[in-house]
Amino acid sequence: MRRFVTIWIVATVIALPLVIFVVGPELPPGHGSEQASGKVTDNTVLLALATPVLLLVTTYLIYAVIAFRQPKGGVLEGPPLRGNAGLQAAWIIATSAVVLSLAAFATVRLLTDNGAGSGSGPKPLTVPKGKKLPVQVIAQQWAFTYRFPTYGGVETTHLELPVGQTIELHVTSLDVIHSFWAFQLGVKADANPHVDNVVFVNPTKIQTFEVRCAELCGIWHGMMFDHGHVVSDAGFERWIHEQQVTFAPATKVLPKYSRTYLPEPTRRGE
Ligand SMILES: [Cu+2]
Repeated sequence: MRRFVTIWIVATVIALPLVIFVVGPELPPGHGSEQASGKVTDNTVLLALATPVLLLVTTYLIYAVIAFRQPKGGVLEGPPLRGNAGLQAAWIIATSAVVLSLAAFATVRLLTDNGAGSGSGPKPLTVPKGKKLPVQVIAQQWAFTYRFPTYGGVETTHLELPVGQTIELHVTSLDVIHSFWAFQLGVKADANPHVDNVVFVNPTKIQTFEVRCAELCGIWHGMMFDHGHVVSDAGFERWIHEQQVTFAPATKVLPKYSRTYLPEPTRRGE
């Protein structure tokens, strides 16, 4: 026992700094937004906690294969096991402590990071202070479109966002369940018909990001892919005014901006 615990502790002491300082900063989804950076932190914490557990299991497996090897000769039966109250209690206490502290950590992270880039439903528990740019993400088979209520309700086929601002995404769907996934921005939110799913994101640098649908939504699910761009304030203003001009004929016939839409026929599945 003492020999094995020593091996385990030495392995952990070597591996832990490597995991935290070498692997950690390279973890996905990178640093495209405050929420993405938060996820890198969370992933590092999870990996750091998992490291001693993984080492415990793997080093014990190797140790057992070597130390408890069947001696050559006849097949011998091992000594009977009658349980070990101390070990069992320590195991239950340690695993409970890990799981409960992770639950507490996750709750705090979700609340302090305003949902941490995930969909917080129509009424988020926490809302970031200050000015926010509302952008509606509308999913349908098989494309995302984006509506800007503060720019005349124009609906665009691609997404550009200004850097350094708080973006308030309102994710919804016109038909089946999709999921809006902007990987480098650390955003992933369910797009459900008749639901206004709110997500906050603060892009921190000018960049290109991937947009995918992350919920199998039909035969062309894989087609729901696009590149979005985070641009300067001036670049965004230029782009959105171009979009307003380009899509002016469409904007005229669009339904009024609303939190959700149910296209005709509205009575379906009956
Ligand atoms: Cu989809």
